[in-house]
Amino acid sequence: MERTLVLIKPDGVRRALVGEVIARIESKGYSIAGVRMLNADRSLLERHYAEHQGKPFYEPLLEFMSSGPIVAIIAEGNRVIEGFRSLAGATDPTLAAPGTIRGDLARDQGTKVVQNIVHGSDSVESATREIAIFFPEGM
Ligand code: IDP
Ligand code: MG
Repeated sequence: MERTLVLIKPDGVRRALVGEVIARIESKGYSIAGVRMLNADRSLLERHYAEHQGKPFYEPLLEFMSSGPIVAIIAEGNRVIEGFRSLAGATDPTLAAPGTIRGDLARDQGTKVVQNIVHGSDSVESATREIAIFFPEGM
C-alpha cells in the first residue's frame, strides 16, 4: 500500500487547522497510519528540504518551518502521493484551486516564503526518504 508524508506546517497548527486537514485526508478515503506533533530543528529541516538548498526562499523556509510546532502524518492508500498533492493544491495559495486545502485555507501574506498550510511528498522516493526522517522508529 502506498504511503506519503504530509506535514501540517506551523501556519496550519497556529490557525487550528489540524483537524480540518486530517478530515480532508480521511474524507477522501485515505487512512492515517501515523501522526506526530513536533518542533522541527534545523538539522531535520535541512535533511527534509535538501533539494531546495541554495534557492532564495530556502532560509526563510527553514525559519518558517521551525517557527512553531508542526504535525507529521503518514497517509496511506492507493495512489495517495498523487492524491494528496491534488487535495493540497498548487504551491502558490493565490493560484491554488478553490476546493483544495491551499486554495480554501491559505493566501499570500507577502512573506519571503509562501505559507501554504501543508507539505506532501512528490514521489515514491521522496515519500520513503521523508517518512524515514519524521518517523525514524517506523510506523
Ligand atoms: P510544494 O510544497 O508544493 O511541493 P516546493 O517547490 O517543494 O513546493 O517548495 C517547498 C515549499 O517552499 C513550498 O511549499 C513553499 O512553502 C515554499 N516555496 C516554494 N516555492 C516558493 C517561491 O517561489 N517563493 C516562496 N516560497 C516558495
Ligand atoms: Mg515539494
